[in-house]
Amino acid sequence: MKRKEIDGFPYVSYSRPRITDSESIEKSVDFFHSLSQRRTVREFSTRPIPEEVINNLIKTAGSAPSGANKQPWTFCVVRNPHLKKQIRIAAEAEEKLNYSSRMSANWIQDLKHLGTDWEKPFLEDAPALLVVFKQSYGIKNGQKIQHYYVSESVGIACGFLIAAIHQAGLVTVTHTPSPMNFLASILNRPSHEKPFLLLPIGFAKEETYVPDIEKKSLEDILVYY
Ligand code: IYR
Repeated sequence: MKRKEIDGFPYVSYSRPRITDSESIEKSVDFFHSLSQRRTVREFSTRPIPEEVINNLIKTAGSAPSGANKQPWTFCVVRNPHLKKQIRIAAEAEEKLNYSSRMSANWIQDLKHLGTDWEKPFLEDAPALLVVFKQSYGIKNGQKIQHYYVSESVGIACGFLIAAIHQAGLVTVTHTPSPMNFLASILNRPSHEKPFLLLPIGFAKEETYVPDIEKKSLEDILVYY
């Protein structure tokens, strides 16, 4: 690896292995085939997962690009059954209100085919809950550090994370109980961290079913200029 200074800052040489067009096509098809097998799963086995896998998932998420490379995220892993129960109770209390009065009739109708309701047993069944926090600003040596494009950055990291979870043979559901500030209090997070997404991870329950839904076709989502 070659190094040099540009404008007084350190740079390292970078290149990807040279591949042919057909290798590139094959790799892109393989990746599509793998990721298009991902499904949101709401029924989990209680089978534990190795800590090494969890660490690798979070390393993958942490490798995502972010505004000014500030990496404005914290990933909390909850395996303690008491904490999982507390989170379930708080999430279900909010969801009960959501489903019974906060969500519009249209919204409820739009969710019918997914079979969701206020009950969230996956918050206790899944061996680990990944709670992703976005940091509105950072703190280093007691000093505030400005963060940029926080939601975009954390959203991209969560995309990496969801892909990594799938690649590891695990499943997840992107759960956003709303409002979800209870996650910050239960996990005792500092005030500059706001809950962004809750991802239960684990193995799918044996004999589980997912809604028979489809993704939009390429023609419906792609515009070339
Ligand atoms: N947060 C609720 C409701 C919900 C909303 C949407 I938009 C979904 O795609 C799925 C669920 C819940 O988790 O049940």
